[in-house]
Amino acid sequence: MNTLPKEEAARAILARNDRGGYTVPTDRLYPFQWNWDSAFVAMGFAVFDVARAYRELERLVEGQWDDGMIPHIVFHAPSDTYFPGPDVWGTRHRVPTSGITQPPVFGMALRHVHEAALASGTAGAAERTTVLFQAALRSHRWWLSARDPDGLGLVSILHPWESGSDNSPAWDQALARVPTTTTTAIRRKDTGHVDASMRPRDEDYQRFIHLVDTYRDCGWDPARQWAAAPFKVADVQMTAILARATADLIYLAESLGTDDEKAELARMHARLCDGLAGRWRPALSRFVDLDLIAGRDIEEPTQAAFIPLVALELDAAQRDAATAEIERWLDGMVVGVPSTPAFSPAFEPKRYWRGPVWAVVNWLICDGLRLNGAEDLARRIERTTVRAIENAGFCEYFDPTTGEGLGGDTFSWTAAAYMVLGR
Ligand code: 2M8
Repeated sequence: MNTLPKEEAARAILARNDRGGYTVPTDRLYPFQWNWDSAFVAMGFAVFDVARAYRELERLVEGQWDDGMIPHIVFHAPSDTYFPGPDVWGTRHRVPTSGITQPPVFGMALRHVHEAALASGTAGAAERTTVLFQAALRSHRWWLSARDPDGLGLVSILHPWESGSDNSPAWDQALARVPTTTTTAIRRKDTGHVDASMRPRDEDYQRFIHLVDTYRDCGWDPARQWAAAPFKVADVQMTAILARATADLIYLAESLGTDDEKAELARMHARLCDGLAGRWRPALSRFVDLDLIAGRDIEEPTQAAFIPLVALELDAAQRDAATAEIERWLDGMVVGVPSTPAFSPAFEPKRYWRGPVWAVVNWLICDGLRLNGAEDLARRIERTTVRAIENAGFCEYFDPTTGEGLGGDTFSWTAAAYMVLGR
């Protein structure tokens, strides 16, 4: 296997952020285990240490709730460098956790790790994959019952943090309806670690915490939360990742699942792919979210628009339109794909999810492009991503107009992305 120029540094970051079988996104700024970060990190570990890759997923599952939800943060050990901590969430799980979730990359990671285990002849692979497969299946059932109770074939987020794209312009209008009042005292820690101009604004945090207060008051019961939610968006990025992860579970079920499980997963997959296909907007050449409270499309352009490629095979006209649109977003950028394109009035090249490039987003987009036969564009995006990391370091994200590295440094998922995209 070829070695990358910064391979050793990438591995050193994962070692440094290892807290005993789980990996923090970066020291201090994010001192706990995050859900989708860990799924990407597991795929990074699979490049050189498959047993450790399994361990990452197993430790995440320690936080899984009895109803199947895998929370967005597992607070394995205390730390006072992050807000909001376990006391604010007030959940009652055995291991303290947050009360919301994050994109279910878990199923994709599980297939990836399983295949790496088979390729390397890792002992105990079938047993470990089987246990994690059951956890993933329970979590997918939770997604469909808790977050698509009306059977739209689209799953909803009830909090911007669930999307992983906290302050995306896609949420601006829906979030503006959420009050800024909170019963919890807000004590931000993030702006003590990185420049406030790169982070969500105070007003965003007030609304984020208002939502946490609301759902905590619902006792974290999914049906009560669904009824009370002042923010409810059927998200194409989340649905696409869930659909793709479901396809990966179907693949694993061929050797590890029962006939009933295979049939159940096939039904889930068809439902999600149908829902997703209906979100394509030919006039925009991309997919759009649906604001369930306002009952309208969310047309703000963000990276979420192209994530459905990981789950759907587009027809030729859609594929040509989507790839042309991605090319337009890349135009004039040193590194793409921007999380908000430069032609959008909301574009801010340094402020978190409002313009910067994220290596893991590119990972998903390139995977989807490749599935849809756009190999050249995928290679180009991967190359510029790897180059940006080699030039600027393993930063949390990058300014698309300059390639400057921003946010936290020595970031775990950037290290994982480097090892996977660089190959
Ligand atoms: C960011 O989100 C957390 C909340 O979950 C935060 O800003 O405090 C996002 O970039 C999210 O996608 C990521 O999983 C997390 C840890 O890297 O940080």
